[in-house]
Amino acid sequence: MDAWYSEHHQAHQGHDELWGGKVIPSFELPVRAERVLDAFLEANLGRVHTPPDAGLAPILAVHDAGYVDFLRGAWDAWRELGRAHPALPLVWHAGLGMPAHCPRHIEGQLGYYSMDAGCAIVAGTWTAAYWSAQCAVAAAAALVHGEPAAFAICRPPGHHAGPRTMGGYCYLNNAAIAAQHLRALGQPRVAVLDVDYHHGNGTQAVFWQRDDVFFTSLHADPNDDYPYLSGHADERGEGAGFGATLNLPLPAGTAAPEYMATLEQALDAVGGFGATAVVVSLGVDTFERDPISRFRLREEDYVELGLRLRRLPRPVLFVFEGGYATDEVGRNVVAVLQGFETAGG
Ligand code: Q9C
Ligand code: ZN
Repeated sequence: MDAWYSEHHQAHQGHDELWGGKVIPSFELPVRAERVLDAFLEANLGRVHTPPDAGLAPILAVHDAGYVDFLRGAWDAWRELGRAHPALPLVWHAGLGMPAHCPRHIEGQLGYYSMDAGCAIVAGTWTAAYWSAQCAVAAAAALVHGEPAAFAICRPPGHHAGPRTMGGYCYLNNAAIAAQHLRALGQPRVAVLDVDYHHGNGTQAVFWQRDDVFFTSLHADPNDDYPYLSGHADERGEGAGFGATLNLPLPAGTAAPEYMATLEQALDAVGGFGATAVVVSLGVDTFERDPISRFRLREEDYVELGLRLRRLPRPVLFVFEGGYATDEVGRNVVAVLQGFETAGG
């Protein structure tokens, strides 16, 4: 399979996050995508393309225009206050029980459009997020042109970003944008399978009321881990979308045997839905030595994961999400792709 990668992600760096009560440099580093690119090339899995510019339309099919305008202009507005350090929000909706107006002040807007303090904005954030989404859009288009599989090396990641919220290192929801783009290009039924360690709350929110895009996710039990406020098994969608969301939370310490058994449930559900194309939100922060997570998958388990994903209906688009063990992230991602590409079975 071929991959799509843009160097623009490098401009998104030097961003902080709120961690255990302290503001620290983010775990979400440029080297992550570089390691994935290196491993993909080394494994000789396919060619790497720079995405063409498909413009804002595929992004605006998922995200509110006001939110996108905010992201584009946030750094300049922050700079106008004389601030040179990364921008972080100060307030959140937090269920005040009333609708909120979008405030004029950039500090207020940061809160209005955030779910947490995991998404600092720096000078290159918009450019990086825009081209990350373009990687997903271009890879989705390749599937429609007949490729059985494709890989979008997206950075920053996307699955925590909702229609009008950033969070958890995510600004634009690359997987949701790809899934919606597949719909726009004529795929009638699209499934998103999210194997990142964290619940893909943003993707769930985008498709919550829809029956044409199925969302299923394996992730850490939100009682015990980020994003805390979503990802329970009783969240199943709403209205026409009821039943088109399937959450499979797992306890801290989960290792391959329980993980793979649960994955089979997700694969059964995707098959039962009758998906004509699948987007895999591929986070490898389920790794045993991931610095921010508590599952126990090992490198060989990622090959096994890829082998099992051969049961998915094709075409399949892999979208890079989390994975913070910078020495192993490339190998682990590529192990999934290699397992998937293994012939036979
Ligand atoms: N102790 C992605 O993997 N911090 N985002 C969690 C838990 C935020 C992860 C802290 C993690 C966001 C795309
Ligand atoms: Zn994650």
